Amino acid sequence: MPRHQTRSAKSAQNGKAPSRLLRASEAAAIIANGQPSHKQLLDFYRQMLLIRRFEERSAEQYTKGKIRGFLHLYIGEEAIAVGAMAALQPDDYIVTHYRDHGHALARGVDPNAIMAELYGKATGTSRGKGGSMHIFDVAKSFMGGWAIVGGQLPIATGLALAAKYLKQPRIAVVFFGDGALNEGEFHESLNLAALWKLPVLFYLENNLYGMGSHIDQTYAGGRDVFPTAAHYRIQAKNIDGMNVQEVYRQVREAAGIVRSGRGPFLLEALTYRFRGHSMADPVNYRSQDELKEWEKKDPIPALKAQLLEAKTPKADLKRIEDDVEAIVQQAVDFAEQSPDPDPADLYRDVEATGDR
Ligand SMILES: Cc1ncc(C[n+]2csc(CCOP(=O)(O)OP(=O)(O)O)c2C)c(N)n1
Ligand SMILES: [Mg+2]
Repeated sequence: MPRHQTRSAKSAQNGKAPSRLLRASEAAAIIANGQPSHKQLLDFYRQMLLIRRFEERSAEQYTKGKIRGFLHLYIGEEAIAVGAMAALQPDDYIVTHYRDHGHALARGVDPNAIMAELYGKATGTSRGKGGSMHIFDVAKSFMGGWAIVGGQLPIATGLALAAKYLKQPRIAVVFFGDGALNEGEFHESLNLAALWKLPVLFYLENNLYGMGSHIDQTYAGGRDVFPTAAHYRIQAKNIDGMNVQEVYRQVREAAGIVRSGRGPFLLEALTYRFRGHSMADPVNYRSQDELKEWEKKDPIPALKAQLLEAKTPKADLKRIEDDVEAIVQQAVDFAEQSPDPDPADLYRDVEATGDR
């Protein structure tokens, strides 16, 4: 049972108009007490599969030397981003860490531009200058992709302050790992967000490891992290990060509370990364048995089984799977055919000149 009980998202919406009109299907899904519709479940399946296949292909291209630098895969954690993005509004700020392809894809950032960014091409989301850890898309309110552990927390807190100051209905949602708990920015951000009642949803992806260190070795507060928020009088809850429907319901409710002006919220999603910390990690610090236990909770086959049980025609799922393969292939082709950045652009976009 969560330590801090939350009120329903409906009352928390506080009569505020959403920042865009809902489509009929979306409205119907919301009326159904936060339960995603069948159509939404199919979309969750498509998006989680897209992240999985996109990253498997990225890993392949990395091994071939097509992608260089760092590459941190989100494989295993897809439900966290997909369920969350479906529960948020297009204007809400999203801020995340270096393991960011999944969040970007779930937010609807163009897969071609993401793959091109991984390749370091001029057509990438950051014109090839950021790479895997710095996906950015202002049009989608996707504010990066940050490599300093914990560094994204004050950025999101600042964006939430700006939204409140400008009386905008948007909230900031910040994804961070368990490694960030031990950084000062985590405590600074929670403290100011609570004091100033800022509209920020702190969204912890607790995958039990920070690089090769298990949380038991690095965090003195115990396995359950979310009660830490009580110190700052912030409402908090832990959820199953391997269940996309649970994620959707809980983020929807937490985001509703934050949007209503009652201050920040902390959600802790329990999860596991199936691959190493990065492509350079031989993963010799955890057992195969532990991995196998978590793989049984893989959110993608779990949702597929559920959809089949709900009598979804196999052909519908096959169509989604084929579409996903085609999108990934198209992204690779686009990146391969894109030009390298022009050396003349080396000093472009490195300084805020205020003239654009
Ligand atoms: C301030 C800082 N310290 C150390 C690092 C090196 N580093 C990169 S990722 C990482 C682990 C972070 O783990 P976690 O926050 O749990 O995220 P996960 O990789 O598990 O998604 C570390 C220590 C860094 N990037 N920034
Ligand atoms: Mg971690």
